[in-house]
Amino acid sequence: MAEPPMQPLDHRELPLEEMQAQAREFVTDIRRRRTVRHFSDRPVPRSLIEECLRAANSAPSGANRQPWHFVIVGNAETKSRIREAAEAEEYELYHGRASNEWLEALAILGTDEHKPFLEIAPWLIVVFSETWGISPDGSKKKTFYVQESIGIATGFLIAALHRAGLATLTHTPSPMGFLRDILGRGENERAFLILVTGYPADDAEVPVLEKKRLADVASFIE
Ligand code: IYR
Repeated sequence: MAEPPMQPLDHRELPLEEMQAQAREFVTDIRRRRTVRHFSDRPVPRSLIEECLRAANSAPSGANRQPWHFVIVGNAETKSRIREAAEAEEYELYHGRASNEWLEALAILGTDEHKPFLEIAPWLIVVFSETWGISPDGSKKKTFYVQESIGIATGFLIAALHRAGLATLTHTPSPMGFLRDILGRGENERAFLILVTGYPADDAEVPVLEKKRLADVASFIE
């Protein structure tokens, strides 16, 4: 096989003290990020969302195939259709489909089948994964590590939106097949989640949640 073209790495080396400070700053900022369910209808410029999508699109992915597509819904009528379909599925979930164990686990969040934020928030970023890609000539193109890739890209997106000063909700109405139909996506795509995005409501509240301690989630072998 021929050698692929290579280029020098654009690495920014920092003094160790600065590395610690940068890491600390990032941790302080990202720990403030919370999933929000009370949004303001205050508009958010499309250009800000586009900038954050550039961060998502830079994520590593299997064989760099970038098996993702983002549909950014700001249109009121489309948002209403999504809300209606999501609430119908969620009603079934909360009234029978979810096990008691699941409902008990959800109790700390105070959620139910009502999803007004799907109409109130200015943007719904619907993240689709590509089970297979499509080349410019229309032929199928294999994708790799799709779940991993889409998860990483969505993580980048959430971090970028937070850093930009926006609130997000990782919403996964269950099941999500209706999103492909409403948004007219191809059969090679599956909805991964809706990232509800906007300013939080002035009186937004979030549940009191605790994170596990580092020692419980990380073990060093030195
Ligand atoms: N999709 C439902 C239920 C739900 C499930 C989990 I796991 C959550 O962390 C939160 C909600 C809903 O959005 O209400």
